[in-house]
Amino acid sequence: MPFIQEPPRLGNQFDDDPLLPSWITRQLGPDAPAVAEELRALGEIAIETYARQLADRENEPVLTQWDAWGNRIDRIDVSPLWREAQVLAARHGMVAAGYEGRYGAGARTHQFAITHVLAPSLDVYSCPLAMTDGAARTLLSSGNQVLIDKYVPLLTTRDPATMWTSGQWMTERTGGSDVSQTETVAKLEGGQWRLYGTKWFTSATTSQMALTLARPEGNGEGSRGLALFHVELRDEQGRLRNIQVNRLKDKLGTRKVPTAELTLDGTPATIVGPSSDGVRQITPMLSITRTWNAISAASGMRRAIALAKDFARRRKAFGALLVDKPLHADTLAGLEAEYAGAFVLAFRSAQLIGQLEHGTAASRDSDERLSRVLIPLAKLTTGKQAVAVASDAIECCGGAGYIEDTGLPRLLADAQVLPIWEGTTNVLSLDTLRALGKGGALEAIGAEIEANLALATDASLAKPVAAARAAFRSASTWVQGAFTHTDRLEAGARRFALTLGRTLELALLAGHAQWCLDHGHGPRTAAAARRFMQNGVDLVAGATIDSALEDTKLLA
Ligand code: MFK
Repeated sequence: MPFIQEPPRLGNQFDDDPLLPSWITRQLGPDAPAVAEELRALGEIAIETYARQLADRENEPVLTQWDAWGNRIDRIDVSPLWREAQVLAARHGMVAAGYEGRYGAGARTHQFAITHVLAPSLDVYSCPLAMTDGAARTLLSSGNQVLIDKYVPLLTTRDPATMWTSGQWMTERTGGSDVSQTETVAKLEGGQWRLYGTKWFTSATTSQMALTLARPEGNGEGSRGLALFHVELRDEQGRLRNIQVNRLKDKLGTRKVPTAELTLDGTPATIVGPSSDGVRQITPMLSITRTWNAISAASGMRRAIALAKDFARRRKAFGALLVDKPLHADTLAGLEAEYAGAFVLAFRSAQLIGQLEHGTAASRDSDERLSRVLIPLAKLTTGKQAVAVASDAIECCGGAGYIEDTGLPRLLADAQVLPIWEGTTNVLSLDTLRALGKGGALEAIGAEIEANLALATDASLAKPVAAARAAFRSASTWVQGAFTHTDRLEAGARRFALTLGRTLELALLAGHAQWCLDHGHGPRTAAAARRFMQNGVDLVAGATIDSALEDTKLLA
């Protein structure tokens, strides 16, 4: 018999997770055992759907623009697993759980724990769910009671037969980052708003509704002149309302997601709030989808590491299992540390959203100041980690990691979207600076870091604690030195933001490691904190601003 390598297998992704059980126990207290049972059951479903994901690998969405008789129909058929994902997502409350009262401020921890376990097996169905969640939160924040009463129950139900999903159409040919250049025009015709323009990247075009930006006729240029609109995509007969689907995008990854280019040609729309300042009105959407992005980064990393580790336990080379080879084990440990950092920062974002939604007026101001800067930091930091970890994890599987029908390359292709959509690393680094410019935000981050480091009293955490304090000092010194020099500040914004993000991760890890030591969850998280520190936290140390600019001139 010739040698045949056993493929990597997926275990229960709740039981196998090194952090999720302790995190929910810490955050949800007496509710944790019931949630753990729920998540363990989802871990079993994730194993089954992972098998179907592999079997369904080549099935992609199909756009049919015309029927046999010449009618324009623009029908998009999604993969069988996507149809099933819609049912699973509704039934298991992947959006709804965030809006249910059962766990109070812990609702978001519950919701994102469900997502963390299940979503990596659902072929990026997380994309429409993220936007659906963001749309529900945006409508609730808008105060538009008619839209709230009509649509929020549809977006947040657990009934698969009636649940709606929502799109978020912001990107146009002018770009996805500088939304102020939006060309879509809104005209008030006979008392009805109608939209005219092209949307260039509308993810999950199969949704029933969307929130979008357009410029009411006569409004000024720039983002202040934009308004926020609600669009119901189809009429009672299921026909698109003056919307043409020009084509589906041919993407590197997320290929199951039916992302399309659309022409809006008099599409009826409802204005959500005032007829200007649409960007400000859609910012609740951004906070929610960026948190989904961070959670998806952490859960994508978990999945990649789970498969790489299982492979290491099955693959023999040079006389031993890979897992017993010191260098391979060291590589896996480094990946686990990155995962641990991403996990605590992503779940801290989720927890903060829950606190904001359920907190008292007294805590809201400080939670808002913190979340305004922590959420972009979480998104940008974890997005980069997800790509790096996916790349290393498939390398851990050697040549098999590069072969499409092992399913492994998709881990990397799907991860690569995470630093791009919902604000690129650079755009979010600049957003971080803008948030800091409003005052109080750097102090809020400093207080968050210090509060976590103060918990970490065990001697085994002394070095990570000192490293996090030093990195935060270094970042503060850098930004205070650069704040009056616009070019220098902007040039270093990514290094600065990643330093803050990684320092936050290290501090949260140290705090959680102490909790684990004190509550019978063992020394593993402390090891993750120490290893994370070794992976590197401070990207601005020793960078003199002037020499960095001079070198950029020589290199760029
Ligand atoms: C698994 C997860 C999957 C998720 C799937 C989603 C798929 C969807 C695909 C996409 O649509 S990707 C494209 C997404 N596009 C973006 O995320 C936009 C990226 N660009 C930015 O974030 C820019 O920073 C921004 C468009 C917001 C800049 O626009 P402006 O017009 O220059 O805004 P400005 O003046 O900075 O901010 C306007 C107001 O909003 C200000 O408030 P005030 O008017 O009161 O001063 C800002 O403070 C506020 N604001 C901006 N960003 C905010 C924010 N408030 C809270 N949080 C934020 N993040």
